Amino acid sequence: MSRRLRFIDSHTGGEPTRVLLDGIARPRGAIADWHRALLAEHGALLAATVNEPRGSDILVGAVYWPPTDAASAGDVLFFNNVGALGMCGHGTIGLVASLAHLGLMAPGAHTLHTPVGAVRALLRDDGEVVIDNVPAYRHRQGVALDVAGHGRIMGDVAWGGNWFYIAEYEHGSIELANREPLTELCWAIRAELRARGITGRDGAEIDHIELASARDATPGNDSRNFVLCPGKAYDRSPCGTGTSARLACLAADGALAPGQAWRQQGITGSVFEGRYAAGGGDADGVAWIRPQIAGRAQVTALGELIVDDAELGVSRWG
Ligand code: PYC
Repeated sequence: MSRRLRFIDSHTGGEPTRVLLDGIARPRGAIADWHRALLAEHGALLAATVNEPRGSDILVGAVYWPPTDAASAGDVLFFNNVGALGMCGHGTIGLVASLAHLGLMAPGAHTLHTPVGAVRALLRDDGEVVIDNVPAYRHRQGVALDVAGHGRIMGDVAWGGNWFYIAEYEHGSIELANREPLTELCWAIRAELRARGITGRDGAEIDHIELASARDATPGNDSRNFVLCPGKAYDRSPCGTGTSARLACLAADGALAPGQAWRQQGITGSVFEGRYAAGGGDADGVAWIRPQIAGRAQVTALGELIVDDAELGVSRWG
């Protein structure tokens, strides 16, 4: 027995997204719980769609289910080479470009539902996609880490749809040629966070590490980043959720005004334009913002994956 899943691939500023268009039944219950259900029931199948030999460590997957009511553009769950993602900014831009390519989405504003909240996506006539992401906030400021071989690193813990530790990088330069030492540093930071029990809200693991430097951005951009994702692949785009978390920190520091543009460059040189709308405070006194991320994606492939059931006994998560 084999399964067939239609897919469409795209890349957003160099970071790939594979959208699965069918072959996986919509889970029941509240969308916030869908990841658990989906990974338990179809984890091996999802892993087989993004990991080798059909994909690679850098591929982000998205299961898309069409809308069930007129107010929605559908439901989406993002995942990568090692498991679930909360939201995914580059992936949402890729999803919108993919649906437009298939004639399933017209220019205009659309609401997509994810396990961590609703996201509004505006598809412009020229193909640009502007996302109003889930609320973002800084959880902890100035967390000092002594990272073996690297000395003291200072950073903030922030939520932008995933959990991030964000540090201003002063020990070297953020450029593609340094991707290996940058990866090792981020991996060591993540291990130190784990070892010290430093988490996001409610004990959530901080599984994305972001290094930032204004000095290394090319002219016209505000900052350049290097983002290491949970499966140890680095984001080729400037990372939509990472940029959202960064905007929350800038807002908390009073370093960026509501509506002011922030041009975030990623390690490969691609750029997202971010801005935010002032948010509010929640019942726990956490001040949040509403981040907006603009970017473009290109469709790269359309096809059908074939997965033999016999392969599903083999775990392909990281
Ligand atoms: O763009 O939010 C993003 C993202 C998360 C992981 C990879 N890309």
